[in-house]
Amino acid sequence: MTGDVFLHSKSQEINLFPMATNRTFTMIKPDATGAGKTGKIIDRIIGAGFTIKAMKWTQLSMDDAAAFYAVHKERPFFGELTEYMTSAPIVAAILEKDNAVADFRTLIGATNPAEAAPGTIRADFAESIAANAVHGSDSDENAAIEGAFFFSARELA
Ligand code: RTP
Ligand code: MG
Repeated sequence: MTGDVFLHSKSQEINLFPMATNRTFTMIKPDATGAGKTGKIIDRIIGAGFTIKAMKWTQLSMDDAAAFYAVHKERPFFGELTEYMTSAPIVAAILEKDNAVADFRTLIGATNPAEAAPGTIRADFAESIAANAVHGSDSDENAAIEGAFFFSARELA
């Protein structure tokens, strides 16, 4: 999972990646896996109409976390973010649904759980802005890049 320092792309002009645009990528983060919330969060995701196309329980190395969040490397919270994301296992998954990226961002709610709408996953399961239970891709292109970071081409088929 190590390697590409510039994992994310802000380019919306072309999509060089094979993953369908009705897919998104998620991680259930260390605060949630460590507190036994994984099953409840997966239930919410399935209940909202997403189909799980691939899923794995794994733990990020510091190199993995630094590559995955390279887009944030100049931000003041980067050290805290990478420490936290490597602190316990995560669950990575590819999800499928019409309008997957936007609908999943709606399902998880705002980055800061104090600002997340009632009934969203972050409102109900997150502990703080740093330990906010789940990740959701922010574009079709980044969903494809992030999915390919964790899953082989065969697993993504
Ligand atoms: P994510 O990528 O995890 O789905 O979260 P997001 O789009 O809602 O937020 P983003 O701006 O991409 O930030 C990535 C993660 O960095 C942590 N963060 N901490 N301490 C802070 O001020 C702060 N700000 C962001 C959060 O865990 C956020 O999910
Ligand atoms: Mg983000």
